[in-house]
Amino acid sequence: MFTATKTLATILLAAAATTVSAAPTATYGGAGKLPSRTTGDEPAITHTVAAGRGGLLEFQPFNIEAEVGSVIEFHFGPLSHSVVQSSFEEPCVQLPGGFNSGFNFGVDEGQAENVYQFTIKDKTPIWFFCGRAAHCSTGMVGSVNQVVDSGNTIDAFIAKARMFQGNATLLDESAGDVEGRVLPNPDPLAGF
Ligand SMILES: [Cu+2]
Repeated sequence: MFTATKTLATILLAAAATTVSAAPTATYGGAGKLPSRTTGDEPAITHTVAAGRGGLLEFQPFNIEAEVGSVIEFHFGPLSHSVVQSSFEEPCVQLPGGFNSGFNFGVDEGQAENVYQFTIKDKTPIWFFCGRAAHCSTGMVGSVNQVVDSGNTIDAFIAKARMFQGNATLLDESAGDVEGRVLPNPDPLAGF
């Protein structure tokens, strides 16, 4: 009985303490300490990929690890590039039903006015390339969530793309764009 009473008292004290610390005047401890963040409904993480930065025929980064629910967002530099989904087996050929941004991101300098993005729905690897002329066969390709153990790695994918001859193969643009979306670039004047 004594123990039970003491426990109740402890609970009441704890409740009182909680009430005090929740008051608007509460501080968060010493310098450099921040209040803990709410977890649960975190905003989606956006992975930014630059296409053609500095005139290079590259996606930067070209190897992305992304959690389900996160967003991959492409920013396009000069002159005109695109991003198209392929299979691992055929890096420079559009995957039927795969996304295709189209050539809607031409710009002379800086970044294109719009960005292209899609959301990661599962951990299935996504392989992509630039659909412009022969950019793919120079290695302008990338991946999301490569599976290193499978042998289908980004390194193997790039090597395969470089063996490809000629221009990339695109399907009717309207057949693509399954998951992707075009949005205004939030900061087209940002350094690139
Ligand atoms: Cu390109």
